This record gives sequence, C-alpha cells and structure tokens, in this order.
Amino acid sequence: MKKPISPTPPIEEEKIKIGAPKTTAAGIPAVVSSVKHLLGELTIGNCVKTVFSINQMNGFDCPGCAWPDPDDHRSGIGEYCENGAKAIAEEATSKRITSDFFKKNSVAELSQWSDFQLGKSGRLTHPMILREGSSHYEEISWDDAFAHIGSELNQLDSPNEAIFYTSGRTSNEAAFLYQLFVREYGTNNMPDCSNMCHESSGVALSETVGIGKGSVRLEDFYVTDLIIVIGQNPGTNHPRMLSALQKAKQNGAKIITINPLPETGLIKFKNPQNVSGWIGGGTQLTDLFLQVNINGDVALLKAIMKLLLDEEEKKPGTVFDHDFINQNTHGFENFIEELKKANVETLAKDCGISISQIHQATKLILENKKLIVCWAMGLTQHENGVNNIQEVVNLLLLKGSIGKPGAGTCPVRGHSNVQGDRTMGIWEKPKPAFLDKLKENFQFEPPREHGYDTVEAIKAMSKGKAKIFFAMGGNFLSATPDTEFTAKALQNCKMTVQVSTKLNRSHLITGKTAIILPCLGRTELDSQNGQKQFVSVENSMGIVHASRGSLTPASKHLLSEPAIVAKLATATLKNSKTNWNHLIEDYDRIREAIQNTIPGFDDYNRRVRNDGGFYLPNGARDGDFKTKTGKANFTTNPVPKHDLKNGEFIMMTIRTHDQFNTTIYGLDDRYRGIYNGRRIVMMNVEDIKEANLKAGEFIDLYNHHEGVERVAPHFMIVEYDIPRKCMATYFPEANVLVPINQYARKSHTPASKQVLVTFKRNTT
Ligand SMILES: Nc1nc2c(c(=O)[nH]1)N[C@H]1C(S)=C(S)[C@@H](COP(=O)(O)OP(=O)(O)OC[C@H]3O[C@@H](n4cnc5c(=O)[nH]c(N)nc54)[C@H](O)[C@@H]3O)O[C@H]1N2
Ligand SMILES: Nc1nc2c(c(=O)[nH]1)N[C@H]1C(S)=C(S)[C@@H](COP(=O)(O)OP(=O)(O)OC[C@H]3O[C@@H](n4cnc5c(=O)[nH]c(N)nc54)[C@H](O)[C@@H]3O)O[C@H]1N2
Ligand SMILES: [Mo]
Repeated sequence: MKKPISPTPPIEEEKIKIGAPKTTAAGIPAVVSSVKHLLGELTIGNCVKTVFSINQMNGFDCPGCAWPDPDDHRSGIGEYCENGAKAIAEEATSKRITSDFFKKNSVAELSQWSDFQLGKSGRLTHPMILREGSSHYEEISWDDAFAHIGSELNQLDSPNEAIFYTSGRTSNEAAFLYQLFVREYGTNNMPDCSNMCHESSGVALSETVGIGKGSVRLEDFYVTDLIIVIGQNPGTNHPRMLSALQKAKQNGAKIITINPLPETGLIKFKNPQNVSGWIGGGTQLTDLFLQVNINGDVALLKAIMKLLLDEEEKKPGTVFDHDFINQNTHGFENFIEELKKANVETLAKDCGISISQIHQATKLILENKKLIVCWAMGLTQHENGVNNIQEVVNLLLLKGSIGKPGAGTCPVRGHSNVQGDRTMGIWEKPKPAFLDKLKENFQFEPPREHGYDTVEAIKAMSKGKAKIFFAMGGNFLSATPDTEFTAKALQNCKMTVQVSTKLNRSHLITGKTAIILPCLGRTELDSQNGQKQFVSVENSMGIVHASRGSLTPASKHLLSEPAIVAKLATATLKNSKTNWNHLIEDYDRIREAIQNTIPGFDDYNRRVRNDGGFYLPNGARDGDFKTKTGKANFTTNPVPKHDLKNGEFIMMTIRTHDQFNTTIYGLDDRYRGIYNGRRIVMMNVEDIKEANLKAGEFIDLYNHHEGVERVAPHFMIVEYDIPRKCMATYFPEANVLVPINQYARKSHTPASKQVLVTFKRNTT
C-alpha cells in the first residue's frame, strides 16, 4: 500500500533536557559551537577558507542575517558569529544528495523524516522531477526541465494562474532578472518571505516616514543616547548586533529591552570577535527590562507617551522636540488629543508592566535626547503589527529622533538580502513608476494589476485559481501558516517548482508534478562564460555591496540563480526583446540594467566594487519624509484588547538558537536552557499549577479560529519566566496552529506571535 505523504514531521520520542537559561551570550561557548558546526560539515581546507572570508570586503556576504558589517574596521578572522558559522556549515557541507538518494527514498518515506534529518542529508546536486502519479523523484536534464516548465506556464488560461515566490537569500542580480521574467510573462503574483516578516514594518514606515526601510546607520549606534530593543532576540538571530550594542554602551548609551522573555543576548554579552571578550564578566547590556505581555506593546508605548505628555504639560517645551514637530510632522494635535484620553492605570494592566517601571522607562526617555528603536518579529507578526510600529514612530517623532545622527528607526531584517529583493522589484504591489521604467527599458507591457501576497497566494491555490507554484528559494510549506491548509493548497496545483540548495519539506508536499532545480549558494564560485562573477546584496541599513563566493560548487550540475532565470525566460517567452543569455554572461550587464531602471544605483558597477559598497538614498535618514502629506505623520492606533476566556492562552511562535527559519541546525536552544528537542511549550509556573499540570508533562495545543479545529499534539511543558496567560512554542512545529485568516491589518503578515490556543493533557 502506498504510504501517505505527511505535511508535518512525525512526532519522535525526544529526550528533552531542561537546564537553567544562560545569563551571558556568546563568549567561549559560542566559539566552540561555531567550530563544531563548521568542522562537522566542511573539509578543513574549506573551513579555513570560509572563516577568513565571511563578510570581509572581498569575501562573501554571510547568509545568516541582514545585520550590516562595520564600514571601517572588520575583525581579521572574518566578521562572523556563531549562527553565521552554522548557516555557512549548512550550505558548504561536504554531504551530497545525488539521484541515487531519490531512487532509494520515496517522497512518502522522506515525509516521515524530521526537518533536521532532511536538512542534514546534504546539498542537492541534480535537477529532479516527480512525475504525475510517481512515488520517487528522478533525474531530468536542465533543458528538459526548462522546456517542461515553460510549456506548462504557456498552457495556463492566464499568467495570473501562476505564482512566483521568493525567499530573501536571492541576490540583487537574480531578483531583478526574476521579477523581469515574471512581469514579462504577465503577472505580479510575486509573494515573498517578507510578506510573513517585515511587511508590517514596510507598510507602517511608508505611511508615516515615507520609506519602508529603517533610517539608521551602524555609526548611529555609537553616538546615540538611548536604544530600545523591542520584540527582537538579537543574541540568537542577529548576534553581530550585540557588538554594536556593546560599543554603544561603552560610549555611554542606555538600553531598554521590551520582551515577554528575558532573552539572554540582551542581558549580558562577551564579544567573541576578540580574545579579551572571551574572558572576564562580559558587558551588561540592558539597563531596564520590561517584561511585557505578548501583544502588550501598543498599551505600553501609549502609557509611556502619556507620562511624557504629563511631564510636557508640567514643564512646557522641555520634553517634546517642538521645532522638529512643527517643521517636519503632520497630525500632532490630533495625536495629543487622543493621547490625553489614555488612562495609564488601564494601560499598565493591559501590558502587564507596573506603573513604577513605566515611570522608569519614561525617565530614561526624558533624560536622553537621541533615541534609536530596534525591532523584529515580536512587533510585526500581530494583527496590530502595523499599529505596533506606528506607535514606535510616534515616540520617535515626539523626541525629534529621526533624520539626525544617533537617532531613528531600526527594523532589523531577517534574510540576508530580503531588503534588496524588494528594492529590485520583488513585490506583488509594484509602483507605476517602476513598471513604466520596465516598459521603457525592456519593451513589453508590464501587468498593472496587483498580484497575490503570501496569504492570498495560498488561498488562490486552495480555490484552484492558481495552478503553478514556482519558488526561488525558501521553504514555503513550512514557513507559511496553517500547515494542513497550505499543504492541501499546494497539492491542488498542477505543478510546483523549487529552486533550492537543500532538501526541505516543500519538495515533498507538491503539485501533481514537481521539479527541483538545484542552485549555487553564496559561498560558491560562480563562473559564467569562463569568467568569475560576483553578486550584490543590500543589508538592513541600505548598504549595497558585493558578495564573492570562493568554494568549488557542490556539484558540476548546479546553475546560478541568474542563469536559471535566464534559461527559464528563454524557454518560456517567445517574443522577448531581451537577450537573456547575453545578460548572464557578465553580471555587470545585469547591474547596468538595474542602474537604468531603479533609482539610487548610478554608477553601480564601479561603486559596488568599492570596499564596503555604497549607501542607497534614504529620505527619512536625511529628514526628507516622502509621504502623502510631505511630512512625517503621527497616527492614532487603538489598544488591542485580549479578553482571554478561561483556559485560553496567547501563544508566540519563535526561533531556537539552533535553527535558521525552517532549517534546523541542531536540537538545542542553549541560551534558554532547553536541549535535545523542539516540541516544547514555555509556560508560567502559576499557569501550570492552575491547570493541575507539572513541568515535563505533555499537552496537545488547539486553535479554533473561524470554527476550524487545528491541533498540534504532544508538546512538553517547560516552566519558564514568561508572563501569565502567555505561551511560547517553536516555529515551524507550531505553524499548524497559526490560522490562515489571522494576519496583520494592511500588511497581511500572519499573526504568528498572537495565536489563541487552548490545551488538553496529552493521553498518548
Ligand atoms: N540564527 C538565526 N538567525 C536568524 C533567523 C533564524 O531563524 N536563525 N531568522 C532570520 C529572520 S528571517 C528573521 S525575520 C529574524 C527574526 O528575528 P527575531 O524577530 O528576533 O526572531 P523571533 O525568534 O521570531 O523572536 C521574536 C522575539 O520577539 C519576542 N516577542 C514575541 N512576541 C512579542 C510581543 O508581543 N511583544 C514584544 N515586545 N516581544 C515579543 C520574542 O520573545 C522573541 O524574543 O532573524 C533572522 N536571523
Ligand atoms: N510561525 C511562524 N512562522 C514563520 C515565522 C515565525 O516567526 N513564526 N517567521 C516568518 C519569517 S520572518 C520568514 S522570513 C519566513 C521564512 O520563509 P522562507 O524564506 O521560505 O524559509 P527558509 O527556512 O528561510 O528557507 C530555507 C530553504 O531555502 C533554501 N535555500 C537556502 N539558501 C538558498 C539559496 O542561496 N538559494 C536558493 N534558491 N535557495 C536557498 C534551502 O533549500 C532551504 O531549505 O518564515 C515565516 N514563518
Ligand atoms: Mo524573516
């Protein structure tokens, strides 16, 4: 009998161990862990080669995260961190998945493997096809694969029946060609990982300060007075940011941390980049930790701003930056009218922070002029994700803390080129001016109608409105919400295609036909036409710079992402005026095309060769707010109310220290003291008691949004320092519980940090 294909990994008996959470981040354990991961996957030669070229001026851009590299001094041993080392070990592994692997293992069998096992099987080496009705992938030639995909695309009734997803590792060159191909083919259906990530930041910032990107540079951290880190866990997800926070502290800045969890990296840090950082007690980073309830941020920020207003009323002109407000902002009076109605006692209850701590935060903000606010998924992945960020902007505007040195917005991006992909036009809602330029430069009529974002794409596949799903990287099935629903949607497709480096669950939950196109990774040498090429990326602070791989490719059959797009375009578009093969023979030609289409890339080929690259223009950074009102906008946002019923909890789905999104590097969450397993749920000790349960027991978690029962069975209770009625589980195991129809207003970012759950004791 044919085994069923499972969209979720089997539940294995894990011997989970719980220890005390760590009090200090990085230091020697981080160095040991980096070396262990690199040596476990790479040859010694490649280990040395990679470690010395990570984030160096002439090296490759670390695929780990989008935190910028210092413009001037960079550590001689590579600007690396423990989790960057893991990301590189994952990609540069010497293990390989050949055609034999797929002959041996059916898709159904592979679906019984854990994500960890799938990832650890090695790099993909050949294009593969899963033919309709077949149980195993088999090898296919590149030419046949492109011909097949091209022919299927051309048979659709409308180009809008195809969906083209992008994950954020794709280089500028690949992303630009990809969107050009997709638009010439005829659709704007370009959902991307950003839809699930910082889309709320993009929407909130565009409306209020006129640019969907952050305004600060790394140097601003060194001259600021006060940094607020809210809804972000940099110790795990952006470890190199801790070096910047440390330098800020050494220069006298204060740090407020706002998080439901006391995340280790934010408390104390030992810099692993220099030996002096390995010894001694480390730097205390956080001055004030506010352990907010999940989704309590609007209430907390409002309470702080109300206390600031009270002070301003006592001593007019001493708290708010009236010159800035008068000259640069819109909506101040209305904002203040609303703020006057706020009741600090109620807000304190809503956010779970005591009034005396709110006073302490207010005092720090009063005493300091230049303010930077950093945030990530803890703010964006809520129904009120856009509002969260707009309240952050309100605070910065009151202080005049934007568009001047040492102050501004700092949404900390995830994937290493997620920001660049958007700049290149990976967007389901392209601006008319951008499309006009495409038309002028490439002589075709680009589609004007907006396309599907990630949530809409899943629903379109589910309804049969979209029939072909193509992914440039990523792991769509496991990254998206409502796993069972999404799995059915993908299986409803005629064809699914993945351009990938490693095997993942999206290769197993497929349309009738599925194709895997294996590609080069960041660390590898990319030669076209006998010439070494390099690509470019944009980091979280808008610096565009080169990335040069140096390792021998994992297989001689791999193609680069730009080459894959060019060959697919050639196979699909019969009347294209673009000479795709000519473009990829020399990536300078792609960069020239970008320069002619997208503002800010003048003299691209010269400037990208400068050490450290160049900054893109950023109005908000220069105090030029390109909004509809021509000014920076104050906004008013309602306070979210959570009337949790008896037995209901609000759950956030977060990352462990041993994963990159859906890629599982290992089974430990070292900083939180959780080892050897991932199906855990963090709960407050009082809540555990109240439910007559004990730490170490297992529960099944449920969500019932819109009357659909979603269940994630068998999670071990871990007693943790988390506010009452709040829970934390890991992504992607808990994605089955995230409802497809619960997402941020305006940005459609799934509310993966705000899942309403109930639970029952597990009886199996
Ligand atoms: N090693 C590693 N690095 C990564 C990644 C990875 O998986 N592994 N992923 C990359 C990507 S794509 C991204 S987007 C980033 C993600 O970086 P983060 O956003 O730091 O990642 P999360 O684990 O989702 O952590 C969210 C944090 O927000 C807190 N939080 C949750 N809900 C709330 C809330 O309501 N209010 C507040 N104030 N805080 C809240 C959580 O406790 C947690 O500390 O990291 C990038 N870098
Ligand atoms: N519940 C919950 N869900 C979430 C989140 C959450 O916090 N909670 N976070 C969301 C966020 S912030 C994000 S960004 C998304 C991430 O969503 P995705 O970007 O779709 O997922 P990743 O896990 O980053 O993708 C990993 C896969 O990318 C492929 N890959 C790696 N490098 C390359 C490369 O160089 N080229 C190509 N072509 N492929 C490559 C590998 O095959 C690997 O298996 O998930 C979102 N989902
Ligand atoms: Mo992300």
